[in-house]
Amino acid sequence: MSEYQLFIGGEWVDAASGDTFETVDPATGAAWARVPEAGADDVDAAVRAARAALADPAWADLTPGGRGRLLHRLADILRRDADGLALLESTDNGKLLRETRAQTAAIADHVDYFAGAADKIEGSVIPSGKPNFLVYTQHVPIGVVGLLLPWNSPLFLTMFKLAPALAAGCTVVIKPSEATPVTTLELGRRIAEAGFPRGVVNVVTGSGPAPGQALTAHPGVDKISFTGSTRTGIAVAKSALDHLAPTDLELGGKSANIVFADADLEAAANGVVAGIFAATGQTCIAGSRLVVQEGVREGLLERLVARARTIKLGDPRDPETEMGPIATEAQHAKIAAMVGEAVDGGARVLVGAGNGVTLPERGRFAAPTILVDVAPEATIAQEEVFGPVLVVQPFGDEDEAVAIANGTAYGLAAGLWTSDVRRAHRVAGRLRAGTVWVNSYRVLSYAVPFGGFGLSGIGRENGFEAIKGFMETKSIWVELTGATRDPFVLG
Ligand code: TXE
Repeated sequence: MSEYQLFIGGEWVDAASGDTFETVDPATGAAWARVPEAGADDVDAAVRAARAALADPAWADLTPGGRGRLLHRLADILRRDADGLALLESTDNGKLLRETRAQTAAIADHVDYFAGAADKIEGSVIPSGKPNFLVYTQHVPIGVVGLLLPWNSPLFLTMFKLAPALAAGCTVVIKPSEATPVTTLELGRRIAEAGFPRGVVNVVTGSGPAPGQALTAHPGVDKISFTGSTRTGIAVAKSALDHLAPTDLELGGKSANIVFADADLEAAANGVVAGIFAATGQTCIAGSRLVVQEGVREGLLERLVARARTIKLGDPRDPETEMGPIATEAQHAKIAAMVGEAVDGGARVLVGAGNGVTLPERGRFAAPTILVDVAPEATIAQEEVFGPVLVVQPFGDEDEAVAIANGTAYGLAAGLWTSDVRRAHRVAGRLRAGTVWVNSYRVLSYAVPFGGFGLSGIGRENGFEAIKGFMETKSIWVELTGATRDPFVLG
């Protein structure tokens, strides 16, 4: 059993209470690491450490280029350790090792990108319309940022926030998910090795919502960046609003994969599988609704059912495995309950558990599941399952496809499959989604803005502009003539 401590102010410490909890390998059900149970006092210590680091000349006086050099060093360390971190991540959340390997390699590139961006944030000189004034803007770090993360891609999603926040000159307190605390603590070790000053990055862990609640409510936190469920995201934003800390939210989705009759069906089938069965459907961008044109519906479903039946479920560390386990017990139960409710409501299981798919005997697994005859207003067609469950929604013409695709409260992503270039751009423009993939699905880059419409969130991560999300803009007015003016009139 591995043992971990909290990372606060550059020190490794136990929780003030001395309490710990165990984290479980979802592929075996066995506890494999013990981590501290942080309370409000530990969170307070972490926020104080981050505030102190903000004023510490070792960080505050570092040039943007200096911050970039530290980040490049971190990127090199992450690249060196990518395979080991991937194994830990797969052990904690059950994600395929081949995907966590790709993700840990990608985070090093992510850090390099923002390292390079750190010294390229420029203010501007503004023609204010007021005579005798030189006016310019500066972008300065917003301060202490609280990062709250989920369990599905812990390190990858942390880096969406951490790399731009550090490039901006902020300091942070990270609270990973209770289901996957290990790799974020391992990240703390690498932050120290890279030479970041004490307290610039702090990591607190806990087994329930308490440390996250303490972090969002803490008046010493200037901004919150959250990835997780819509319901918790709203609670987090409300709590942060009590002390006017702005909140970025990357939340759930109910994304549509739209297949037109003129699409390359082989490619579309592969994209639909990538959308809903990759990561066992435990991804915010899951293409959980197949919106398919009548005429190719039967042909596409035949391909999908055949592929779903042959998906290899098993240990995420086995290179042959295509779908690993469900990360948490609660998530496992939620998937079963939502499928059960859909079937009770009249949905038909085209493929699923006991219907073409046999589950491994050990570990928490869910079958690749395809549901037809689902009413558009049914919960399973409207709400995120966060599991390998695809709902089929047929359509006649383009307007109907767009209406169905846009017919939920979410708006994170969408895929559209067509060989007509005019249709591709026309429909992409009409979809209410933060990301639209044409003839592809589930591709992300550090350089491309990512985030959602509606209940999928507030704000955009990634891309150069993400740094400014962690900065305040100051406007500086310089009077140039020494003239006095009427003190009782706004200038
Ligand atoms: O997420 P939560 P959970 C969805 C998915 C899943 C559901 C629940 O549908 O079934 O969320 O998963 C911390 N104040 N997604 O319970 O509750 C918590 O400790 C402050 C979609 O794991 O959103 C964790 O660190 N923090 C998603 C983080 O918030 C609180 C990925 C997320 O927890 C808190 C994961 C509180 N009151 C799940 N309560 C995506 N968009 O990718 C909890 N936390």
